[in-house]
Amino acid sequence: MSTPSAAISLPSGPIQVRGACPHDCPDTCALITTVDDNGVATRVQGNPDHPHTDGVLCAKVSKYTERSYHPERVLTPLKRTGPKGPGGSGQFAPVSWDEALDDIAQRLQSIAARAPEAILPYSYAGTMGMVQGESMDRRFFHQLGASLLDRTICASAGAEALTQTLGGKVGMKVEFFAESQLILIWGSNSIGSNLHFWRYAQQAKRNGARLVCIDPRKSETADKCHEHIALRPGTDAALALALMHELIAHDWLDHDYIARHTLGWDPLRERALQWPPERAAEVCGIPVEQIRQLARDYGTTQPAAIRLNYGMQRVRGGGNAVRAVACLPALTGAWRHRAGGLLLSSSGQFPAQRAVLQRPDLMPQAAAGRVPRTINMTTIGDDLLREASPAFGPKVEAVVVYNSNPVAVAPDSGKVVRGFAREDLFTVVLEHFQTDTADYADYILPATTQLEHWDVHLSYGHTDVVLNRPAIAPLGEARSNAQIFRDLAARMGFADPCFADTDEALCRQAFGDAVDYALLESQGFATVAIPDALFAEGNFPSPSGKCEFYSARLAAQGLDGLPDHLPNYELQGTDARYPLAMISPPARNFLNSTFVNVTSLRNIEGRPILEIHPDDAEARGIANDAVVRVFNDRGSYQCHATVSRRARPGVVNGLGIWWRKLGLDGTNVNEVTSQALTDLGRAPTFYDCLVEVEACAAAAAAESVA
Ligand SMILES: Nc1nc2c(c(=O)[nH]1)N[C@H]1C(S)=C(S)[C@@H](COP(=O)(O)OP(=O)(O)OC[C@H]3O[C@@H](n4cnc5c(=O)[nH]c(N)nc54)[C@H](O)[C@@H]3O)O[C@H]1N2
Ligand SMILES: Nc1nc2c(c(=O)[nH]1)N[C@H]1C(S)=C(S)[C@@H](COP(=O)(O)OP(=O)(O)OC[C@H]3O[C@@H](n4cnc5c(=O)[nH]c(N)nc54)[C@H](O)[C@@H]3O)O[C@H]1N2
Ligand code: SF4
Ligand SMILES: [Mo]
Repeated sequence: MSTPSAAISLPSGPIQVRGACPHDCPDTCALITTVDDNGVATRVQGNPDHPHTDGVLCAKVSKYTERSYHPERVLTPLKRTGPKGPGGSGQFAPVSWDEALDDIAQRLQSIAARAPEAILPYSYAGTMGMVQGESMDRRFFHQLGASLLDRTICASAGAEALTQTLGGKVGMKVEFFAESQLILIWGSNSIGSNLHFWRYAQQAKRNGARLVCIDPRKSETADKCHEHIALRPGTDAALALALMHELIAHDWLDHDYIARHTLGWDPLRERALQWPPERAAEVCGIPVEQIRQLARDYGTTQPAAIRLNYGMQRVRGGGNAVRAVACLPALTGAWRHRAGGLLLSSSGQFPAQRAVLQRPDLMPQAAAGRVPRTINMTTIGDDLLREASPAFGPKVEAVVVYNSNPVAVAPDSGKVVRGFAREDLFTVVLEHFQTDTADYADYILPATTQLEHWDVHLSYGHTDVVLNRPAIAPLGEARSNAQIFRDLAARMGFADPCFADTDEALCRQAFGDAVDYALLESQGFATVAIPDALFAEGNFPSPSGKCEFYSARLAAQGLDGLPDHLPNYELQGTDARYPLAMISPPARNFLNSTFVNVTSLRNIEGRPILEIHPDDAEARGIANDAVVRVFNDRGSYQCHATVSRRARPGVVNGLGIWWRKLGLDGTNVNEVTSQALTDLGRAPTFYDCLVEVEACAAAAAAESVA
């Protein structure tokens, strides 16, 4: 891979290469990497010319060179030599690419000859890149006829809810939050997970806007807002319905907007009138006056904007909650203003050519008019342990994992571990590091990082496409994901010419003519043309063209056509053994399980912690910093208690997502989370989880000796 053509500047000395942050973060920053004369990347910075990035990166990606040049990078293919599971590097031996690829191709081919659906790809958003995340890999598994993966682990409840209400993953342009007068930050710790939105919110605050944070946890973001509404986890729909009740009671409604641009107002009105603030206050565990005040603010301030985020949909009723919140801006006509409305995800606003990139037409089953069976990534724990059956299909015999670390991030990890530990399961993991999942691999294949490969990115938090050029040559023998699948395709004899497309060609295909590729090449990003006030005149991308309070599509599935409050599966007060509700939002200096092995960042986080309110700690004799055991029927894990009012009484916050092997007892928070799915979108319910916590005398004693 040559870098000179990628240079922006300077004939000699360091060069600067434009790129894109690959991480699963709404901000999709534009990067500038400085590369010295020896081809070594010395610095990664934000591109000052990209308005959303504005030259600023988060702490995590400022450390990107530390991560890329980490001494523990996997730099050659590795073959397992010992038993599956954690136990150090002695368990693997380096092998050549030819040996690894020949063996993998042969193993997959022999399974595919019998039962292609016994092969399962498992990937998520370790990189959000369209090339390294959803192009050659998909073509490969489609041609193979492998099982399809339902990629639900993060956002599908909210995405489905938004689609059923507004018609797609569409919303306000993030930059216009700067002009809002009232911003509700709903289920999001923006300072930690959406920093560049937060910068716009700060501008609004300086211009006099009121900021309200709706979150069970007193997050860093809650600290900086004018008001914090610390509701119980999983009660957001009740709050939204009570807000509607007050909007109706005080006639803070935009009747004209409702009449012209919404569907199902009469039944929604009836539903909302069943939710007086007193009822919601009881359910949410917050003062009734706080609800009344929020309704007054929302009903009487324009422009008013809602930054909804995925943190509030990880419970049984998460889909309905997003639907309820997404109805609010149409009631007040907030959408009339470019600085009003709502943003959950902007990813539906890009003209992505997914069929071109992924080629679903290659599936051999397509000829017979069917598709392969689909496995939900959220229930990987159960599904790896399932035997063949007519309902399930063949037992899973091979898993190829890339861009994901399921042993650490998937719920109910006791079962996930047992599944990956199966001796009769053939597991290939494409990775930068020997993660918890890679510990169970038969082969670990070294993947390039964002500094080393081509890619192109859309964003779920803004509306710019960002191009990533390689800044340095691949380290060691690392190959890009797309290259690895291209190499496997060649060995399997896949003949379609699409298997020869280069990574750079795939970048061009991602948006075809719909995005100006020359502009991407010259400035690193290109803005998608979208009206400023998208729904000022209705024009929702829903079947009716309206904001659908009532969804006929949901009703046709036998579901409630209107949004409602669905109490958590694990409802507090229903199981005396497990009195505490646990949520497990991200730690600020990690990105899911990425960066946990980067020492400087891990040192900031310190160690795995559980925030617990002083009253709950005292009742259990738990001192600050004490080692505690968090447990329920699914499992238990150990961490340190942080006795803090960041936790509301009755709710504990287990900040995630630590690598199991870097935790206290080789486990992490997902030992206790469940595989139950949300009401809409088949998504996980990580934050719908009852536990008990106890001081862990044995561990504490062991630590004090050490
Ligand atoms: N630093 C950092 N940034 C990240 C990530 C990371 O791991 N670290 N992860 C990235 C990913 S994959 C995603 S999906 C996004 C997620 O981005 P967001 O959806 O904005 O999620 P978080 O910032 O985790 O904030 C979730 C917040 O929701 C709160 N919460 C939990 N349960 C409830 C509830 O029932 N109701 C309400 N109202 N709030 C609730 C939590 O306490 C937490 O503060 O962030 C991305 N950005
Ligand atoms: N308890 C609890 N669990 C959660 C959550 C929570 O809030 N609480 N959040 C959930 C959410 S929102 C999400 S999105 C999921 C995230 O789960 P995952 O998508 O699995 O995300 P990561 O843990 O960051 O793991 C991504 C892996 O991809 C690798 N990777 C990155 N780039 C590349 C590449 O180019 N090639 C290859 N081959 N590998 C690459 C990284 O090294 C990393 O190990 O976790 C979920 N799990
Ligand atoms: S804020 Fe998000 S997009 Fe920007 S550098 Fe950090 S992780 Fe990447
Ligand atoms: Mo996510």
